[in-house]
Amino acid sequence: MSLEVNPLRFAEIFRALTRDGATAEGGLNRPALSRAHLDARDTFRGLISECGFEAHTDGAGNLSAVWRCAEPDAPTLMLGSHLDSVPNGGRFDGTLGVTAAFEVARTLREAPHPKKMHLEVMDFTDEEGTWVSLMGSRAATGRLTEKDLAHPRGNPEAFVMALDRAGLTVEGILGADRSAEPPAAYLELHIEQGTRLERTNSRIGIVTGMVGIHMFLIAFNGQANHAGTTPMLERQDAALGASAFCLAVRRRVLEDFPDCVATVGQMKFVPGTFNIVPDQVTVFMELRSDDPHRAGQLEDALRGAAADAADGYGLTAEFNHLESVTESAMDPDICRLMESSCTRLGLKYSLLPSLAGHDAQSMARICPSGLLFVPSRLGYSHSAAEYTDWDDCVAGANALLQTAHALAISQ
Ligand code: HGY
Ligand code: MN
Ligand code: MN
Repeated sequence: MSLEVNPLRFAEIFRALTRDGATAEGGLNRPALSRAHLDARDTFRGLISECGFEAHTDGAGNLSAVWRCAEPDAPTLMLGSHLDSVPNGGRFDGTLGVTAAFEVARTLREAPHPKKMHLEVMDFTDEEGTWVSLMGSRAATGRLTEKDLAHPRGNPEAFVMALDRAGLTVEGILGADRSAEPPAAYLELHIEQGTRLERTNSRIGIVTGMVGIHMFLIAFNGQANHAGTTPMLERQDAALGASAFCLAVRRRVLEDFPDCVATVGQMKFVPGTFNIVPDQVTVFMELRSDDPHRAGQLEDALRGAAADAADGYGLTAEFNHLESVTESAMDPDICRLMESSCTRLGLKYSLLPSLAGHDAQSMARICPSGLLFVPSRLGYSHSAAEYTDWDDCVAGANALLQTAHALAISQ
């Protein structure tokens, strides 16, 4: 009988790791470096020592469980994901991956065959970009710059407070680069966060590559004025430019860039109250494509749309690039290992690109990396409605185990 994870133990660890930051709606609210996120890390750290692993934390706060095989200078197989969530997110995004990686490492450690690799189970900091997208894994792969950390998505003051709370420093984060001694390979299990597996009746998704994600701040500048006494046609209302731009984003993508997606996730109004015509509205927009050339073309098109929206309402617009996560390919040999794992387990699988960003995207810069998906019910994610059948979670963990076994166990 081939090696299998222990479903009860797996469920027990998942319950333990989804308590901190649990919401009444059944989701998780633990943005990176929040108290709830740090509590979840404390819980994981406790489980690491309880289960006989070494706990390691680097300058970026990345927390890992390490088990060393008999060969002191053996390479390391890293498996992981992230414990941080989006605000009011779901229980499975990230936490399922860390839990599955932990269960796989425990099962491999118990397997009778000699291991030829050390095992490292990783929880990366701020995968969700509460502060900086994929912050922990980009720090670990030497792809984070001082500039990235100088312009955190929240505001710099809140970022400094969050670093203090977590006992981190900018220098420490930038020093977490381990690209000089990379793992031999990196594997991740994650929920799909879409409906493609459901639609094809696949139990497992084998990810071939991830899209690039490009984030921008577009400030529309008008003139603050009295909401009562300023005639409607004499206003320079920044909200109108921002709103026209928002609709133009959708129109341009649908009409000219159906292979891309673009999202306005936030708008900040200044001064931001009832009785003042807004002086400035900053639009937080991101666009995604697996082709950097198309992403560049869409950016140019949206720069034009912003200028047109501003002109239409007597405003000015500043279109600033905030940060980008570059698209990346998963390792073809690891994808083939994953295919044979699924075949051996009798799991129907499909090969597909990921439209979401993942830590595997960073790790692919320094070592062969692979990412497995399990289905998301009705595709919901980044909300309490996020759900994956536990049987699918166990099937995903077993596919992860078989792949890790093929890499780490002497044949
Ligand atoms: O935004 C994403 O694609 C990922 O969930 N962080
Ligand atoms: Mn995730
Ligand atoms: Mn996410």
